[in-house]
Amino acid sequence: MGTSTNSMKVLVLCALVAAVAAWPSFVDQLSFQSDSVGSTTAHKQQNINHLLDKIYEHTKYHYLEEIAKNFNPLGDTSMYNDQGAAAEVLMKELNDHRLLEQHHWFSLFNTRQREEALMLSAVLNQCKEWHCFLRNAAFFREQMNEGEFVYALYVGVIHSKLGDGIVLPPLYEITPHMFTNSEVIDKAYSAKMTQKAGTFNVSFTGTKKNKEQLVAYFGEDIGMNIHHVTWHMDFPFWWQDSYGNHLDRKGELFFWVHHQLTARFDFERLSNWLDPVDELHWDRIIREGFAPLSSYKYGGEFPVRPDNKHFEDVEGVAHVHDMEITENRIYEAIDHGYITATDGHTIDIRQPKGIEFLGDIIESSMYSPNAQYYGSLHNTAHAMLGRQGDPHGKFNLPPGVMEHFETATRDPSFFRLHKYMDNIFKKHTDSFPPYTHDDLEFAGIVVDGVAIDGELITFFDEFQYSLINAVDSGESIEDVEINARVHRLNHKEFTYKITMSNNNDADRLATFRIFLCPIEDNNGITLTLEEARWLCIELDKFFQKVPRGTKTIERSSKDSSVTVPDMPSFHSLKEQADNAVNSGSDLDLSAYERACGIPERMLLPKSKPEGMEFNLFVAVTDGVKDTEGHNGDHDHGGTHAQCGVRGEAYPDNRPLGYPLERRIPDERVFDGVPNIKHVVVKIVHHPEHHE
Ligand SMILES: [Cu+2]
Repeated sequence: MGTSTNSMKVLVLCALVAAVAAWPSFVDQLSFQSDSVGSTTAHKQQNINHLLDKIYEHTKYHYLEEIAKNFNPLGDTSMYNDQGAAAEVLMKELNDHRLLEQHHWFSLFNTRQREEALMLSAVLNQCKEWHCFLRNAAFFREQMNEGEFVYALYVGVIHSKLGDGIVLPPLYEITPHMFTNSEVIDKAYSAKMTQKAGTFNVSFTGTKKNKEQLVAYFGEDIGMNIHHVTWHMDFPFWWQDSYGNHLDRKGELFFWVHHQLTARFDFERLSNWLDPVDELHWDRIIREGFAPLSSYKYGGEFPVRPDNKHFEDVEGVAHVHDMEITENRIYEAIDHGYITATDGHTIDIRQPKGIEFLGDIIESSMYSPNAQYYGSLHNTAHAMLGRQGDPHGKFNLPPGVMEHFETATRDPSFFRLHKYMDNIFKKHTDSFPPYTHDDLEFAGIVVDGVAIDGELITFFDEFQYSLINAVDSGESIEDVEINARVHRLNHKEFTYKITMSNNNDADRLATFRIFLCPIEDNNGITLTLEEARWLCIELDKFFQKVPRGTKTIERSSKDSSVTVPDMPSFHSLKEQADNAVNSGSDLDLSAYERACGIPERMLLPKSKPEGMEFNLFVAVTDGVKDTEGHNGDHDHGGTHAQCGVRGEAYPDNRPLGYPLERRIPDERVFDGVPNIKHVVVKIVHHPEHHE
């Protein structure tokens, strides 16, 4: 009896599977209907997956097609918080045929293109419910430039409450052209044409004749690229508080996240016998050229910049001389200790919040108190560097890699530019008085010992991602599996063991600040703490209760608030969302919701096969003071150190980089504080090891 019921079930199931396979629109219809009844996280995730599938083609999902055909963004304006004002703006541009065509490159640094993308993200942002968000996205997907659409959708999901719980697929699988080179893309096309599945090795740009190639694994790491592009989506320079909320400490985070990228890059250079990056000078040559060997999906090849290029004025962007004037005005503000706002009033920057304003004017973001006067050093410099291959537009070349956050870190000039800006920030922080013993002490707290459980070992892993979205579909040509294979820096998991004494008569909430600092420079000369502090990389920052007496605090490298885990592939996101929708179960991908953060596998610098010694620096500070005014959850989503907490204030009241961000003229001050300790650790690179 049981057997026959089971075989009945199998039969019914088979029939259902056959029906579904033969009639794909049946499935689409289902999701369309279920979308109209409710919007669970699983549905939303599925919708986002569908919207981003093969973005250069018309949607293949029947329900999205139906929406795109029948939906009128201005049909019912009660679905928007602004009664359709944003939708009206975009619809006018659309109806006037002013929007950028499809199959054209897109760059956020292009003012008009950015404005168009922001018009769409504003519409999405004004939606009260998911059905409004989905319908507008489906409608404009078919109408707008693909690059603009993807950008608007990503920032829409990130900044709208409606996007909570959605994991945005890794961009290297949505717009693979921005992450891999032409050679591999060409192979992907021929694999598709010849219907032969394939996995193709992506090599780092350049040759052994180019020393910079030794560290290309850092600037070209797809996870690092995702971190950078996502940070700029989480904290966009175009953000205005009228969009709904204030992005807390955006200007300071701009400094800190790029300072850390610069310091990490120098650690990798140290690991490869290279000198640290030299800063960029407007009046000197740009020493390293760059040949990206990559192409846009539409718009040709990324332009090349030869070695030893003299800076040229760029038509439509800026004169080199203007950049020098901007720089001078910023240095003047630092020397004066104040910024002059548009209306003439002065803003004191020699106070803890000062760096915030400085970050705002250097980037510049819409938070800048006077963009007219202080210009836009960072953004304009990106465009200037991106255009040095064709400064007068003689060859009508598309934007350079420096004009996209996805690709910018590939170009060695990115780090020169950021070293240059980092030195401006340093000049500012150096104008503050050093911390005193009293500033640094955490009464009754002693760090007795710091140790690492496990070995600090780095290696390169092999990783594959799908290139299927790089190639076009055809009615008669089936998709075959096409993957890129990359080598990525990785390390073995390890645990910090911090032995502490709490001599107070109660528990104490403590902030643990862990940094890795170089001991020697590239010439083997020992660095003082004052010389090393600006080169340190942040490994972790966390808040934890320390009980009375002695206790060893253990913390896994995997839990670092600086890092994010590997992102789920687009394929797995689709599979998980489809399964959850079909079975009516919950979908919880919250561990992957934020893509901003150093990839977990890149927490440690590569080091050398014979090993390198570094200082592991641990400062334990008063957690109650540090977190005063913030909520009691001490995890804060787990990625707060360099990316903050979405929709909330930054959880640590101390300056970013504390306590190493100010001058340390006398090391004994640090040595004399019992709640700060550093120990020597050794990192070894295993070149043969793969995992
Ligand atoms: Cu950046």
